[in-house]
Amino acid sequence: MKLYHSPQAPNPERVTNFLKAKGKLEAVEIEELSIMKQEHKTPDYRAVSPFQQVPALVLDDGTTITESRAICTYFEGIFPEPNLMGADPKEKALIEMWDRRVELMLFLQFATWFRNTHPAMAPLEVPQLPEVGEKAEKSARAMAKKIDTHLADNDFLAAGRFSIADITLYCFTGFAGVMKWKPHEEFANIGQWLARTKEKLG
Ligand SMILES: N[C@@H](CCC(=O)N[C@@H](CS)C(=O)NCC(=O)O)C(=O)O
Repeated sequence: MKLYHSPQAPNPERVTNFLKAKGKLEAVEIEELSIMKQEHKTPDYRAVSPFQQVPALVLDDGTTITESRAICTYFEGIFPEPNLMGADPKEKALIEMWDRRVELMLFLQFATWFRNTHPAMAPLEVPQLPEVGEKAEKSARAMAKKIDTHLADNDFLAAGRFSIADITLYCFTGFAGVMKWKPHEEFANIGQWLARTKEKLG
């Protein structure tokens, strides 16, 4: 199987960090594409992924899986240890709840802010709408505060242990730097959580 990856792009990083946490990064062939060079816009890659986004996973039987969380679900199935998506119904629900909160209410809001206001994104986000970006910035900052409050009483985001939800938040903290935002420095509980999470990712 082959994983199409773009280093430093946050969604592909979710998948590679998930594999890293499983100790399985070497088990998958990785092909890198540069988003800035628009290598994901070529006809060859459109044939792999009609949505022209990374990541994409192509299985040996030719099946293509896109959406980073869906790719992680596949890897969770074939590489079950360590469990990162929940071992029982309650854990599964709590981990999915937090993973979706981070993805939809923080990651996506931040991406909307970044894509609509950063000059480097102008070729990819046509047209850029600064007002949309500013509104999304407020939402992202408000969500970071909520997460910080949650982490005051919790070592990890969900189910009392390290999970895919922490990997999603971890990738976000790196991505936030593109807007010179360091939530792990602004918020003490996120900073302490980041140190714990880095230990888990090795
Ligand atoms: N929901 C998708 C989002 C994928 C996505 O937005 N990938 C970005 C990189 S982080 C991308 O390919 N961007 C290319 C573009 O916008 O043209 C997922 O979770 O995989």
